[in-house]
Amino acid sequence: MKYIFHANAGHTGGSLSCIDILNVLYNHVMNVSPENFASPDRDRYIQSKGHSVEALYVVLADKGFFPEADLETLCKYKSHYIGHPTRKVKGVEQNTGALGHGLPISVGTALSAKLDSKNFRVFTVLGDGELPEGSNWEAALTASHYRLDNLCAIIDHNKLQITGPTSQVCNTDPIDKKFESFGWSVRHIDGHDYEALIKTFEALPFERGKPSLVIAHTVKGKGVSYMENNIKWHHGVPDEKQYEVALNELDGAMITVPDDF
Ligand SMILES: Cc1ncc(C[n+]2csc(CCOP(=O)(O)OP(=O)(O)O)c2C)c(N)n1
Repeated sequence: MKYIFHANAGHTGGSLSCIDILNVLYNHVMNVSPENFASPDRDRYIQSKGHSVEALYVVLADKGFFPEADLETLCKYKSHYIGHPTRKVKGVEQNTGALGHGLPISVGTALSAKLDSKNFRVFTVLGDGELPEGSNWEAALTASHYRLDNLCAIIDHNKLQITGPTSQVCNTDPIDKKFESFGWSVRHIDGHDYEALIKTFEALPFERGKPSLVIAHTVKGKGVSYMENNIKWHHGVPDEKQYEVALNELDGAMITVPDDF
């Protein structure tokens, strides 16, 4: 929120809906860190809904990929910290932002692990409004054809996209049945429940020989009352008063996680 406010730009709602998922992936699930980022054995994360890059940036900074102060240059002239992920930023695996590319890239990456007999896993987060892109369905078919059980796709199912509710812009329900019919193993989860997220990822692969899909039920704008479930905040910057309210509410919602969690 701080960096979006100072940059005067950002995909606020969608970053707040996926940040809990990213936090859990980077801090409890994936074997990837600044130390092993050059290793071919690291787990891979590809942010398919690239517009929510602010969530990715702060999780990468928190993990030590780059100094958090770098984010003060967000969206400034000549900064690499632009409004969609680019590999010029340490920790970013792939340039994304044109929707519908993250899953196909993840499928190729997971297939390369199988061909090279490597054990790394591939994770990708997609938006529900991104699903109508046809490339996702080619990728979904290919993933099950090659039995890519080292691949986990997570849908940030906040039920909104850029111009309205996902169900009205282009309905993709029932997402679970569609992916199951494509040969995936699917689970539903509350995408803001840390314990449930960790347990779900610990159960990967959900079935041997099948790619896994987590449908994470989330709230767009999570944690800021006037942003929650409000399409207006797909892309938007709070004014000073709204910013203060947002920071207070987010601070108030902060949970202390025990060391052994
Ligand atoms: C190929 C392509 N078409 C259109 C866009 C413009 N666009 C940016 S975000 C967005 C909506 C995406 O909705 P969703 O994936 O549900 O994102 P979320 O609500 O999680 O932020 C669209 C259509 C784009 N980035 N790429």
